[in-house]
Amino acid sequence: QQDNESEDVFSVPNYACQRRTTLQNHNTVLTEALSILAENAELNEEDGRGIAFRRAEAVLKALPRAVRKLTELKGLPCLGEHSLRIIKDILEKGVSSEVEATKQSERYKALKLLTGIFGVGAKTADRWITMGIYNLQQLQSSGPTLNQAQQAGLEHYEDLNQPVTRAEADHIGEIVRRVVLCVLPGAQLTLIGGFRRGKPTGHDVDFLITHPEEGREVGLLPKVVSLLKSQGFLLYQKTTKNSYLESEDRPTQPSSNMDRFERCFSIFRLKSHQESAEVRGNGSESRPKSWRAVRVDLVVSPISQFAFALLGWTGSKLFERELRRWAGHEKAMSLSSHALYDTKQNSYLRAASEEEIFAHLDLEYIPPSERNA
Ligand code: DCP
Ligand code: MG
Repeated sequence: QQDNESEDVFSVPNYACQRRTTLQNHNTVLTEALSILAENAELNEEDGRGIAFRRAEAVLKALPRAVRKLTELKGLPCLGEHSLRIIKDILEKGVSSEVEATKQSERYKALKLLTGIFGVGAKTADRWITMGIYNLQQLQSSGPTLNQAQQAGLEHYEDLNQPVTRAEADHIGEIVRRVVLCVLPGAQLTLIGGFRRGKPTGHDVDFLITHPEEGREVGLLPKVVSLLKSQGFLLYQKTTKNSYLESEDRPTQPSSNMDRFERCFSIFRLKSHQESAEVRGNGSESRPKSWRAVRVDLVVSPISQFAFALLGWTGSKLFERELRRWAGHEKAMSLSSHALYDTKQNSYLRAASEEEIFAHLDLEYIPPSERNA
């Protein structure tokens, strides 16, 4: 009896960065439900709850087959009382009333819609809701002050809420690479974020730029941006300077991944291929639109920090968070997208590849396609 039971019980390690999580998810009904509750918590700035649901979701994503009974989950990490209750409801009744109620709630719908505007975060959305703004029409008519990012976000709302395909990401990659090489021969452009993990679509396209000679990357980004702009590729852009100082970087908050790389948040104007332009024809115009807006992020890293930047920008967000938690709690180290600091030895640990960083952290190497936690 006991042996039979243990055969049916799943087992996964505690931290998402110890697990291999591919895009093949055998428990989508459960993970989508937990993801709604995580998203709702995040939109309401209840960070602890958000993380708890995200961890539970990630554990289910890592299971080798669909969950059939609640008892199979006995002993799994990160499944709190609340998450287990949601799972139980879905296994027994097919739905969770809490999840359904959340999806129907006016506040959740409004928060999701408003934060779907580029440049609008949970705080702004909450403030607007307090003013009685629940949708785009009310936003347009009651006219709170919008910053430039938000104006551009509103203008391109529909395009920016259409998933970006891998083909579109590659197309943008070719355009950006041509411009980067024109400004600095020998520079390297790497596709990062979800596409590097093998996702077929994304909400944006993320690139990391470096040069094999340390220091050559300095001053690159403004030139790349102005060339892209002059060629008509940028509908909006905001560039922030590099503010990283090694001496000052003893990341005190390993849970925050705010890095200090030189970075450009942009809205790209991507010419559509003929057929897709016709398919996407915008009803308000007589001719189909020949281009679409796409969110593109460019990040520049010196080569000495490249492996850390690559690891920190490949995601998933939960995988990153778990790496930093592992480093801090299990290894007394501090990991950021710039460096790895050993607080016992009081020194930085160098790495030229992601593999070396995993080795420093005493973790088995997990390739990007298995970081989809
Ligand atoms: N990242 C992070 N924390 C931030 C910004 C970025 O951990 N504050 C990392 C993890 C992300 C990656 O950078 O995976 C890119 O950020 P995205 O928000 O673009 O996330 P993805 O590319 O993974 O998802 P999507 O397909 O929605 O673009
Ligand atoms: Mg992305």
